[in-house]
Amino acid sequence: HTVNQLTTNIAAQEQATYHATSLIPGAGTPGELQQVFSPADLTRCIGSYNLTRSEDTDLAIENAHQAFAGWRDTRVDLRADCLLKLADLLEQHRDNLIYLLQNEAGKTLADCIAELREAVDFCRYYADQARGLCGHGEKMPGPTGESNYLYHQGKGVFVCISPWNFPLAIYTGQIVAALVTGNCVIAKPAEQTSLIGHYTAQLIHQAGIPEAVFQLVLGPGSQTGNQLCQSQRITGVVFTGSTQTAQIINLNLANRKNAAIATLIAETGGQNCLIADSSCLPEQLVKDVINSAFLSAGQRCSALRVLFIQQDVADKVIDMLKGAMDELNIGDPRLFSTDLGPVIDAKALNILQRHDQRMSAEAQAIKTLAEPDMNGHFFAPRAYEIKGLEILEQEIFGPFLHVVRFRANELDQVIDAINDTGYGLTTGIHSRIDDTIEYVISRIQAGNCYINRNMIGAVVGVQPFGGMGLSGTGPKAGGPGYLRQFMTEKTITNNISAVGGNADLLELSD
Ligand code: UN1
Repeated sequence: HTVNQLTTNIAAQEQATYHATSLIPGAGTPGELQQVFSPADLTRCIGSYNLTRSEDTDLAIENAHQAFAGWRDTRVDLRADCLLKLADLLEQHRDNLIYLLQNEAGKTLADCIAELREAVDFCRYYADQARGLCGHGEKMPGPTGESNYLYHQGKGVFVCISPWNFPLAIYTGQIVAALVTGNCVIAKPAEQTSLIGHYTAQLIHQAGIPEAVFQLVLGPGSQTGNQLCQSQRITGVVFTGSTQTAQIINLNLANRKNAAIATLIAETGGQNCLIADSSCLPEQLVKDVINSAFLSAGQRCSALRVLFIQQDVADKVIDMLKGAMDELNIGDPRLFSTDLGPVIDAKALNILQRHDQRMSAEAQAIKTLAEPDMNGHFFAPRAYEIKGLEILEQEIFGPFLHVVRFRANELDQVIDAINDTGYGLTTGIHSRIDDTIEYVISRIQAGNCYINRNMIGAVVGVQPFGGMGLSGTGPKAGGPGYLRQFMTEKTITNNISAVGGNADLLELSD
């Protein structure tokens, strides 16, 4: 590999290439070679990776199965230390990671830094939590004469299927949560971000995680995913991506013969709305709307898709929005001045272009920025006014804002319409009226509610992130309940009043 040649210096970047393969002890010759091009510049090949052959995916499952008991019984302190080491390694290798995030995922520098920070936070947060949860029992209240302890231990083999939009943070967060709680992991990063997945995987091994305990497969996408999720040896799947794919995973897991019911931890799509009433502060609203809808090229599941604005202030806010959109720079993600880069690939671009055609025929255009003159998958920010949510058939994953006007007496209809989408990821409310805020927040179905601020960038351990309804299973990543899902629970009841009974038996256990 040419890891050491990678650099954040743009001139030198033009020369650098990176090669990735699956990481499976005992694997045979690598599968078909795929080239990787920068989404911001389709003429620039930044590296390549080998697909994983299906017999090697089977081998990965077998390796993980064999390695499980040893890893489960490894002291939690040692597992948690690996996560702390990984956090340090991620920080030490930040130049290369940022290089890959910019060139393979098309992320801006600000997004890269935030993502690196989040990956590091996941490592430290879960390491700390695991020490408090694993390896020793939780004493339960009980009658005198017996002692009761609840123990947590790893469940088995987890498959971690992560998205291209957070190829470092979500990828790392899923993996380290499963590992630190005593599970073996087979990671399948989104194919669009195989290089970042591979680079980070090497750091995970450098941090001390054994090769059979953590393995990497690199697609082909749905074929490898299906193969993994159809295996009886898989105990659970952690997935972030579309609601549709989560349903396929769920079916695959459910259809396995003679297999225990699997754990599925899914964080999926949203149709995220923000309600702003006439008491909102327009300057702040516009700033928060711009950030939530357009930064990261709208490619966050938390991103704002629909602004509901009260009629009385709508014209003014829409005018200000147009002006603020003009300030956005879309272009080369490697330049400091760029606010948003390209979308991830031709397929994503095509879906956005088709939605744009529909909107230009059926909705009222507010503003469309110009696309940069670059040979990449660029889709410039745009906003349309629509009558209601019915016109939006699916989540629109890009820098695309929809605006709906409502009257003061229509707040209930707005809330019902949002809840009727079935999604429940993020929501926003901009208002200076406490009663309105409380009313909206208590009725809206949403996992993350933001009051008078933007709707993206949830911080690990501070704003646990995840949805309800069609948006995911919960408990939330970066929150107090997340790690428990990765562990099986064992209740141990000891009759300490029996002849030879020992009250210290479990107290002493680590
Ligand atoms: C995603 O986009 O898949 O709060 C979820 C945020 C991020 C969203 C991650 N944690 O913006």
